[in-house]
Amino acid sequence: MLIKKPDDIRSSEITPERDYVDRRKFLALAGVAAVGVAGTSRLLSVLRPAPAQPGDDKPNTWEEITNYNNYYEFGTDKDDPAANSQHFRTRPWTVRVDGLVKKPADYHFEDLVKPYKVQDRTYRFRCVEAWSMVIPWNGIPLAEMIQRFEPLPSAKYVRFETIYAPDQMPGQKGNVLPWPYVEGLRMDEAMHPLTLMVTGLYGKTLPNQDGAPLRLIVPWKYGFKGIKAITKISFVDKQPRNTWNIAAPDEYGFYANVNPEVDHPRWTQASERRIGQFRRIKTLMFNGYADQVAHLYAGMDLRKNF
Ligand SMILES: Nc1nc2c(c(=O)[nH]1)N[C@H]1C(S)=C(S)[C@@H](COP(=O)(O)O)O[C@H]1N2
Ligand SMILES: [Mo]
Repeated sequence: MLIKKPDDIRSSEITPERDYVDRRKFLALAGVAAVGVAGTSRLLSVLRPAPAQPGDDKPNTWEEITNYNNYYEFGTDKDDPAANSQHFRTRPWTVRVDGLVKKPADYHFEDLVKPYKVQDRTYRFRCVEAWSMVIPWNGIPLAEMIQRFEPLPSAKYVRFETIYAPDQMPGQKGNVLPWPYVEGLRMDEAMHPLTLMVTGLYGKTLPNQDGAPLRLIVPWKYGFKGIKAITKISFVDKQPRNTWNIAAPDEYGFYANVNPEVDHPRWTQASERRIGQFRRIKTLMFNGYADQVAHLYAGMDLRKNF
C-alpha cells in the first residue's frame, strides 16, 4: 500500500488500459474520432464506458482468495503469502488476553474457540488499494468471545497484535512495516454483530496466507483492519495506534471505514476492481453495510476521521 500502486497486479490480470483512462479524456478522444461520422451518438454510446454499478456479489473462488493476498510478514507481492507461508506453525497457538478485563489469561487456540458454534458469513471484502472480493468466511462473532473475557467499563478499545516470529516470517526481518502488526477497534465496533473472528474459509481450515489460525474481519472497513495471526487481544482505555497509521498517517487512519466520498491521497476510492471481473464497480458507503453500521458514526466528520 505504501510502496505499491493500487493495482499492482500480475500481468495476466491487468485490466485493459481503457479502464484507467480518465473518463473525460476518453470521451474527448472518442469524440474526436467520431467527428464527421454518421451516427455519432450511437458510436459514442458504444465507446463510452458504462457507469460503474455495484458488483453482483458472486463469491470469489478458493484459488483467488488464497493466491491474491496482502500479508507483508510473508512478502509484499500478492502471490508471496501463498508461496512463503506454507511452513508457518499455527499449532500450538496461544492468544494472550490482557488489559482492562476481569478474565485475563493465556488461552490455547483450541480452548479459545471450543465454546462457540462457528458461523458461515459471506462478506464483501474491500482492500484500501481499491480491489475487492466476496469471501465465504467461517468464524465466531467477536462479541461472543469478548463477553467471555468480561471487559471492565473502563475498556474503550480493543487492540490486536500479530505474532512476532521473524524466524518464520521473512518479512519481519526487514522494516517495510513496524513489527508486530497491530490493529484496533472501538469497543462498540468490536461488539457489533458483523465483526468476526475468522477461523476458516469455504468450510475448510483457514489457510496460512489468509491469516491462520485466527484473523479479524470487519466487513465495513478497509481490509487492513483485518489483522492476521492474532496472538494478543488487549482491552485498553485509549485509541491504539494501528500499523498502517504509524507507517503513513496521512494515508491510513484508525477508522478506515470504506467511504467512496473520501479518496485516498493517491487514488480514487469511488470505485474498485472486483478480482476476477473485467469492469470496475462502484464502491458502496461502508462497503454496502451502511444500514447496519452507519449509526456507529452519527455526528462524526468522516473526512477527518478517515
Ligand atoms: N498481520 C497482518 N495482517 C494483515 C496484513 C498484513 O500485512 N499483516 N495485511 C492487511 C491487508 S492490507 C489486507 S487487504 C488483508 C488481506 O487479507 P487477505 O489476504 O486474506 O485477502 O489483510 C490485512 N491483515
Ligand atoms: Mo489492504
